[in-house]
Amino acid sequence: MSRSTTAAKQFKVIMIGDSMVGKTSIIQRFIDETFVDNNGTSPTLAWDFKVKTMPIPEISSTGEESKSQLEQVRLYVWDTAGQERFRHIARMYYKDICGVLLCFDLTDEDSFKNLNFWLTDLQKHAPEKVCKMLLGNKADLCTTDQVRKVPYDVAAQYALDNGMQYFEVSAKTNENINEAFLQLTIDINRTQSQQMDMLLGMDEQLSLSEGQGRRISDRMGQKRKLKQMKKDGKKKKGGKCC
Ligand SMILES: Nc1nc2c(ncn2[C@@H]2O[C@H](COP(=O)(O)OP(=O)(O)O)[C@@H](O)[C@H]2O)c(=O)[nH]1
Ligand SMILES: [Mg+2]
Repeated sequence: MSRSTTAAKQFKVIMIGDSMVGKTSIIQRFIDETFVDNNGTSPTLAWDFKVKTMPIPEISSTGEESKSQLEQVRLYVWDTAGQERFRHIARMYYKDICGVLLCFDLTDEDSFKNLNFWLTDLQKHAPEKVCKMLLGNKADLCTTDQVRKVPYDVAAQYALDNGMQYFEVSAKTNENINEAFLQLTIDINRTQSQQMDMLLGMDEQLSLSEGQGRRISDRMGQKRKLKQMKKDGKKKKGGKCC
């Protein structure tokens, strides 16, 4: 686990998907760089998260990703505590998430079919602007069509239909694990920066209209003063005449 005190941005990412698809193994591979083939004998027992600081391309003031400048972001990757076996994930788990890795097992068709349940649960509880990525795990086992139960095209289309990117990964061989996390983190960073720009834009518009409002009321005040002065002048003139 690497920690850095210089990382400015912090993103919470969660793993969801059926039990045994390899969520805990994917996190272990990404953060601890290990794989323990435990045949499912040690399921995740407690609420847990792991932290990794990673460099990603910095976003310039024009909203472009820099090719040369990197910034450090800190990723908090949360693992379920085994509640996914009962399909009951506590709401707290979804709180303040920026990204989600929706996982299934390429050798288990049911885990793919159950993605609809997980997506619905996510939509119910997660913030609207959450970045989603679909991971088909255990790619190392898919050496024959008999073992692979979910074709690449079917999963890729499902991901596309639901606004997600798709990666086939293997926690065992480390295939595409870092690539998937990097891509998700870049997406989160871009989404957050766009949201920030939108908020700043709204703020600017607000202060602009406040300023305009002030200018208008200033002008109305001046007009009222002028009218009053004219009235006063007339009175004085009238006073003089009569
Ligand atoms: N062959 C293979 N087995 C894996 C892979 N990822 C996880 N497993 C195994 O699948 C089982 C369930 O993994 P686990 O990470 O506990 O799944 P979780 O319940 O979704 O957290 C364990 O026996 C793991 O060793 C992988 O990429 N390839
Ligand atoms: Mg687990």
